[in-house]
Amino acid sequence: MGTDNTIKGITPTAVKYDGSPLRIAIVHARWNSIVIDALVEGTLKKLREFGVKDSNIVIQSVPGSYELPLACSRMIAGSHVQATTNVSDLLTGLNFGGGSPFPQGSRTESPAPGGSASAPPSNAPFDAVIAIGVLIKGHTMHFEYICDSVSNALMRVQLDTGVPVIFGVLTVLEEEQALVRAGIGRGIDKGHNHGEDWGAAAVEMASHIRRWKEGNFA
Ligand code: DLZ
Repeated sequence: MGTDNTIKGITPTAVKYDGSPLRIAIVHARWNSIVIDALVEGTLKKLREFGVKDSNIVIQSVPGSYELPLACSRMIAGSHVQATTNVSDLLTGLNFGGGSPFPQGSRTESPAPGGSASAPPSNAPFDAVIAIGVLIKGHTMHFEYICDSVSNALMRVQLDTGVPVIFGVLTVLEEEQALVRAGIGRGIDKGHNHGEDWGAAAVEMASHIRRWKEGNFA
């Protein structure tokens, strides 16, 4: 970000993670949808860069951020059911729609580098879930209650299930802060799309968990 001398932000890892075997879920709220749409796009862009196949990305939506933790929990559980029962019309990949307002194929600018958009969808349990919401402070205490409960509950879901739940929830004081964090600021500085970081975090954590499960710390 131009002249900003901040030391904040993530240090990129030297390891190039391979997203091609991974199955990832995105669940997003529909409040503040201009920002949500940009964040989901940023997340997808990064997942594709890491080679995650469109057919292995499931997108669902819920009304607001408060609904995200339950959605993550039930989607993780549902993916285990799917893996054992071979149910093909539940939680299918990006190309099949899947409950998000983003229509079938609307996000497929280019196939993921790891494979084509038409690759058969995996039925494996999700390797990671990315929860995306945008909470903008209003004039009441609503914001504080939702921020607190959602962040705690998302942490609980990942600890309870062992599946990484990426915290893609912006908790901002005003609209412009949200726009800048989605890379669509109104000023000269458009900001940075945090969805990209969430996509990268999902691939990294999913890859770690696959290794760690097998006692592999190399
Ligand atoms: C009610 C509410 C308010 C005031 N603000 C937001 C917001 O900024 N971002 C968001 O994602 N959701 C908001 N909600 C909706 C709640 O998250 C939730 O959907 C409803 O309270 C119903 O449970």
